[in-house]
Amino acid sequence: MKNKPFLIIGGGGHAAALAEILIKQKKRIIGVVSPELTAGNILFENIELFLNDEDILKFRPEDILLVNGIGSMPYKSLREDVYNRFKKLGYEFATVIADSALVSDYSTLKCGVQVMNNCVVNIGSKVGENTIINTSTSIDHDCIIGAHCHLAPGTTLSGQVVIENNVHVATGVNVINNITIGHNTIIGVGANIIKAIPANSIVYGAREIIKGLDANDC
Ligand code: JB2
Repeated sequence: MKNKPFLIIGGGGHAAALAEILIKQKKRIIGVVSPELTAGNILFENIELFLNDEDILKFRPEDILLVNGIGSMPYKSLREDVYNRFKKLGYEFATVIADSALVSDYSTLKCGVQVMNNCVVNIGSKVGENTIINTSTSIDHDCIIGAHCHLAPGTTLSGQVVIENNVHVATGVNVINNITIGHNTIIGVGANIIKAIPANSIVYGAREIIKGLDANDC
């Protein structure tokens, strides 16, 4: 079926941000699935609310596209769990790209990737399934981003950065070029990453300590 309608899972801020992007693109949203609406009520007021994830099963996989509106924060697996459950049942997750984003024709976005407002995905970059490229994030050329990652607002990746699966990059992180960040890692807010980060790390702040400076100079 051409132009399948969208069913949004989740009723919080991330779902609302996605809904506004889709509404601006004149996409048809046939429902929102959430035990409660915690944001975006004004957008959802004329859209049917389904309270249980089981309600998704009322729709045939071939008739709809799912939008994973469950956001992503460290130590929370709900977004990935929902994605895997319904993918296994044959449902397809939409790839959402805001009109204000600049996505190179020579980049690749897997199913369920969400490129929010004002982002750049430059030539040669690849983004894995169910990953969120959040507002004003810049991914420069030839980066490889894994599945189920969240690049929070204002992340900047220089060229040829590799980010493995399930990595949370918090708001305002900068990563210089040619760096690899291993899977299941959390990079804390505002960090400047100038060295490779092994898998399963938690990184706060700058990675490099400036030698020779007295603590009082900082
Ligand atoms: O099992 C569930 C379920 N559990 C909670 N199934 C479904 N379909 N929905 C569920 N929810 C709903 O997800 C809650 O009722 C709520 O409406 C929503 C989660 O909203 P919350 O505001 O907690 O977070 P978010 O997921 O929209 O956004 C997080 O991630 C974003 C990327 C936030 O922390 C944001 O700050 C962040 N920008």
